Amino acid sequence: MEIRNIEGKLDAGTARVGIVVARFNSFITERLVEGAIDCILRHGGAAERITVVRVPGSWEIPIVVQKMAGSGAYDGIVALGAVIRGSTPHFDYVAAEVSKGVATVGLQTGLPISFGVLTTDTIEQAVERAGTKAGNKGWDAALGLLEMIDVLSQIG
Ligand code: INI
Repeated sequence: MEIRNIEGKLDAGTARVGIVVARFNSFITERLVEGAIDCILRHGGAAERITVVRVPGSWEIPIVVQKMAGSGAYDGIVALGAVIRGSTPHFDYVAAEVSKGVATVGLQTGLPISFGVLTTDTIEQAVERAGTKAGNKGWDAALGLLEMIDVLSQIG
């Protein structure tokens, strides 16, 4: 008897991908969008099947992800933002809500949603993850999404 192994292919194919990105810290988040789009295109995706929605800050990401997920128009969604710790507790509220909100929508809808929201202590750490020495977390989030779209479709 053969074991059935399921593993996602990294092929964007005809996938319709939504990208929700926060404008707050846009000098970082626009690099994440570029990375995510580059990843999808390099894996065979088509520009006309990518939709980018910009929202004011990371706090606003979950409600848009929820609406897009419920629309039936997307096979997966990438959430992108940069929450950088300041001298106020604002960071903790925004970081907690965006992570919880995005995870909740994924579980409630069954749609693959990847989390490319940076939560860093410093601007330098965010820069490192937005296309410099620690890579581009937007690219990574898009790659994870492509894998999960295929994994979930194989499970049926
Ligand atoms: N939004 C972010 O995306 N990153 C942050 O670092 C941030 N900080 O630190 O304040 C932030 N705040 C704005 C927030 O997301 C909302 O847009 C705002 O509170 C209005 O609802």
